[in-house]
Amino acid sequence: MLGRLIRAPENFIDGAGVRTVFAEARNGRRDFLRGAFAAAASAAATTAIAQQREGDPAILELPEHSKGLGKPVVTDGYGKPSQYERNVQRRRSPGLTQTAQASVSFAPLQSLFGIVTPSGLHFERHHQGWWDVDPSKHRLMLNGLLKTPMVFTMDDIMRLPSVSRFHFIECGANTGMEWGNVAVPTCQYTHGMLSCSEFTGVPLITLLEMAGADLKQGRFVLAEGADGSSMTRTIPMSLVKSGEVLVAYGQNGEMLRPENGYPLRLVVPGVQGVSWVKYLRRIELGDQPWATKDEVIHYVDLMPDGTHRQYTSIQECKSVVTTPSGGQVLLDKGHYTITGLAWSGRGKVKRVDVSVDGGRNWRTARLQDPVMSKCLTRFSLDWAWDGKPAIIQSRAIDETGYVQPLKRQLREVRGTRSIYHNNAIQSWLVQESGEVGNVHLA
Ligand SMILES: Nc1nc2c(c(=O)[nH]1)N[C@H]1C(S)=C(S)[C@@H](COP(=O)(O)O)O[C@H]1N2
Ligand SMILES: [Mo]
Repeated sequence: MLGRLIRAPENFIDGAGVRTVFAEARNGRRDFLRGAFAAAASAAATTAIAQQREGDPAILELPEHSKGLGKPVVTDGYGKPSQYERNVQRRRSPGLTQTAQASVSFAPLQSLFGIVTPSGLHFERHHQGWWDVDPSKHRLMLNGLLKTPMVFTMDDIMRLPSVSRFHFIECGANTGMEWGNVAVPTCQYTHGMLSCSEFTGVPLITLLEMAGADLKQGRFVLAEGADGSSMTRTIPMSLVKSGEVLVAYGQNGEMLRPENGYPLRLVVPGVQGVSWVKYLRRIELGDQPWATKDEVIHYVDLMPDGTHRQYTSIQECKSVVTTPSGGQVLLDKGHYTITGLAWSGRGKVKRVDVSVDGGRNWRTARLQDPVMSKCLTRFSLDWAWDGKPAIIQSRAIDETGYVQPLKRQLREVRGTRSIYHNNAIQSWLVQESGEVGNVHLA
């Protein structure tokens, strides 16, 4: 028998009536199936059997949409998701204090398939709010160790040879709340400062070469954004010379969304999100790191000895099970597909292991093609749930041989006062009631 699962656990945050459902579920009451979730739960085991005997009305009765005229083609604006999917949204974390503009919205990882994040669900991180910048007025300036400082219009940039590549972007603060033993409820909030898109743009090295860059002396570039935060980050030329760093205008086949840096952002594969400067307006070539405000106070790691580690920019190998995950409910025993995402800032994911007993035993998961470098990889594993408590974990290994650490192993090196760069193994507890929650194993 197939196990059933309530998808869209994010409902509990603000869906009408669903908050109650979650509260009841947490108290271990099963009668929530008859409450606000009646529609979703009509597929539940109890009613499903009765329906089979009498004939399921959902297949026997001809619905309206099979009898009448449908709606005309959608020509009035941009296409939208089904009304039934409206709970699949970016959300602000209930556990984070935020001002209106210096804020984060998290991607609903638990509701997504495959590896691409739909642009309207891409996480957001703004240090000073977002803008819908007029592309005809936007400029990119190149200065520093160059023969000819240059200013590009968007038209100039879009005439140049471009590439399109799939990459993940993860904020260095993703999973940050978990350092402090705060078990935030869903994978949207534990891991949702993560997204993956097909980006289109011009390799930065092309622009630098056009400007006659001094590639011997020039060892670092400074990237600067045009929003009020004047986001400035140092990026080593080794990454730029590899051709991977893009001056990008495209995201999933269309122009970037304003929230994600329209009309121009830097794409720095494998590197933490903060270096992916949005509203990119200036690139300076220099011979040493700049140690700007954004590199000194933010995204540094407070180590156990009280010192700060700076420029730990590569997002190390990491993974998370997105189903079953915190806030979801397994409605009966039987088969489930455990599935999740794995990624590494150092290349391709080589293997993902999954445990259902809190790490005592591991099985190797299937990796879904394509497996690309510095890109999300989807993994899955078949599981027959016996109805007993289970602790579900995933552990990713990348092509360098690096193994995703346990929380304990990470803390041994990094202490407990960090915020950034937490790539530890995540644990989800499935209770006998079927409710899934976030647990921290000692
Ligand atoms: N200009 C500018 N670039 C920026 C930021 C910003 O506030 N301003 N935020 C950075 C941070 S911290 C992250 S994690 C990513 C988030 O990108 P997204 O909003 O497209 O998800 O953008 C980075 N680039
Ligand atoms: Mo970030």
